[in-house]
Amino acid sequence: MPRDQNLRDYIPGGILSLTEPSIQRPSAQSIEDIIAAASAELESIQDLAALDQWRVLYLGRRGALTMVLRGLASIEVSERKAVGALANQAKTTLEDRLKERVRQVNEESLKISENRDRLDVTLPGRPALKGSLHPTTQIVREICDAFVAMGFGVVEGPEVEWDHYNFEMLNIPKGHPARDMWNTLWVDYDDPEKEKAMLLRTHTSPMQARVMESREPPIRVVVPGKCYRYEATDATHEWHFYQVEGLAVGEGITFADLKGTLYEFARRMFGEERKIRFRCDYFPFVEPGVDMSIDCFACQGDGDGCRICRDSGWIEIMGAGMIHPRVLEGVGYDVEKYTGFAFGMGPERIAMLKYGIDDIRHFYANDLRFLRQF
Ligand code: FA5
Repeated sequence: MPRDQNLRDYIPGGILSLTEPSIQRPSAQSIEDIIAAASAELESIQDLAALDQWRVLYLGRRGALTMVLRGLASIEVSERKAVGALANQAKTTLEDRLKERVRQVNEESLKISENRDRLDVTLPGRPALKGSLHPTTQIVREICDAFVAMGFGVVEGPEVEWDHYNFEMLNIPKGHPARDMWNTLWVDYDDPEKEKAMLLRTHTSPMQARVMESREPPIRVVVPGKCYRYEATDATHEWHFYQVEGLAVGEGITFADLKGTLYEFARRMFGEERKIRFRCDYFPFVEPGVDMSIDCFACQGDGDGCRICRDSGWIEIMGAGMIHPRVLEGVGYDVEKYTGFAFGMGPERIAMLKYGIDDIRHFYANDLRFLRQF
């Protein structure tokens, strides 16, 4: 880019004749003209780069004033002294004005950056991003609170479990057809039949034996925790989900206690108006065994064509029953003295009922639009 064109960007109305300097035949008038033009331009310059261009243009080696000084030799000796003094004076004047302008430009740019960076404490703050508890965590806590209010304690157990506690101690020996009910994710997949096979627990029931082994009746505990099953997912089935196990053991505990406890729980969770159904069910570690269902929130129990309850009008939320004497014997309890009940429920299914969620897969899809509603 030619030098003068560059300069015109910086200096509006710059003196184009000065961009191709040549040795001038100096006079007092030409020096006055240079001072006037240079001073006017100097005032309009706003940045240091343009000021340097200005310096080169007027005071540089081939600048306008330098050319005047070089031209002194071409004028009459009689005029030379006065014009020379004037030219030197002009040089000092322009140098001083340049210095002053540089100071001003520096000061102005400092002020601009100070204003830009200043912290305005009166501005409203940016709202902090707030997280919230996952809906499963909220419902697990709500379930536990309902049982704590009825005198139960809360304990937790391992998610990676031995076959021994997940099956054997629950009256489900190797080869027992009931093992098919829990599609197991084996950790020791090579040999699930070996003596101490390890798995991801398929339910929270292994904690029944672990708790009973570690303490004497009376026992009243709930056990919240995560479970895993190797199964296809649909609107009501996940391959990883939570359960809350319940266990009560003591003298003289009957099936009426089990029903009373679960009715009270359902009343607290769902209100008086929700319908509850107990049906006979089979779990090898309880006798008798039941499942407990709530009328479907989606079709209000009609069932007809409902994909949530699969036409039944009911959604099963837990299995329950009186603890099988073999389980009590297995942990060394006196079965003549002690009886008890146990139950295991799915918190996600309970949250679905409570909040009208139509698909269990929403819980773990990490979609914030879903999660932020809770
Ligand atoms: C059991 O797991 C028994 N351990 C429950 C039990 C405990 C019975 C104590 C008797 C005494 P079941 O497989 O039905 O049972 O599961 C219990 C509850 O867990 C179900 O009612 C349901 O609410 C929930 N659940 C089961 N499978 C899934 C799944 N794939 N996805 C989400 N929730 C599930």
